[in-house]
Amino acid sequence: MGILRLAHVDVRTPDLDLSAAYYTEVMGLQQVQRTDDCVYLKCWDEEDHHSLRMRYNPRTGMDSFTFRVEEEDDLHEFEKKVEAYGCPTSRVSRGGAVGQGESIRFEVPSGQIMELVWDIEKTGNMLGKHNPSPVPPPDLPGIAPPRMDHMLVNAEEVAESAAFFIDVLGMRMTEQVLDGNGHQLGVWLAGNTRSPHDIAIVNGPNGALHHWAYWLDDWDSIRKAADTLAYNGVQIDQGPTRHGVTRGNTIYFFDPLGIRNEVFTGGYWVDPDTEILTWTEDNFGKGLFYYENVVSQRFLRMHT
Ligand code: M3P
Ligand code: FE
Repeated sequence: MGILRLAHVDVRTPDLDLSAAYYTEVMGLQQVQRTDDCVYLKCWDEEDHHSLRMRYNPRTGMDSFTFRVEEEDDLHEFEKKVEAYGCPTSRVSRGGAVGQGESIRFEVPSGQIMELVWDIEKTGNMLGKHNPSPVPPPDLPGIAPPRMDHMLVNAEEVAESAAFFIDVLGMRMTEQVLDGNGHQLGVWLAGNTRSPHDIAIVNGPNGALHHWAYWLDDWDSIRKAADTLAYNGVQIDQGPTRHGVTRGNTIYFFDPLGIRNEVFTGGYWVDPDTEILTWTEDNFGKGLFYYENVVSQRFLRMHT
């Protein structure tokens, strides 16, 4: 039983055409489906129906985020555990959402709507399953990341929110930032052994989305992504640089409606017996941006 991976992020945009143009032409995602008010997008190496849903709405923001669970029966088990913790859950039945079957939804302690699903429509990646090419077509536009990697949400009470993800959802803490009184300012949580985080929680307003991140294979791809962003006039928030926390290489930037995106590579393997890494607040600058050693107020205070 467990959390397998981040499946999709569902956000609102007041300009569906502009957002779709940016995510296809600059980010380089594949548009897989378009309905009256929604665009569904995915990366070239993703097997699931989509990893991003953009829905027309006058107010930019996050509708929900969805994690896939390991086993079919996990949905029912998590439903019981989340209810027992005191968060009411609801079921979205098959047919209620594009690209997936039954799911459960609930509000996490920091106010975001989270969804768990097992039954996801597998539409396959761009490479196919028979004699696949190891690389996608060379003419993909934009940054063209192979997959979505992680996300970060804000919480007024980081420790309370982290406890929910650890005790109820069974995720493992890999790193934390503590203030002078030993209170958690940020936590990095993994549901698997592939990487130091599938989700992170950092102090900030309840309900807010800080960013989601796309995986790139190496530092050279990060460099090329910076060129693509600068060429297209995209506002870069931070980077290219390195995180102290997670050790990842990174760039943060804003989509046309002000939602923060990240491209990320590096990190490390997390085995079940890996010990938690702790950062103290006086080293938070290096934890965030190892070379610059700055606690950027724009970075910490701007959210969706
Ligand atoms: C990351 C990451 C904040 C830290 C962000 C870190 C918002 O995005 O991928 O490790 O304080
Ligand atoms: Fe990140």
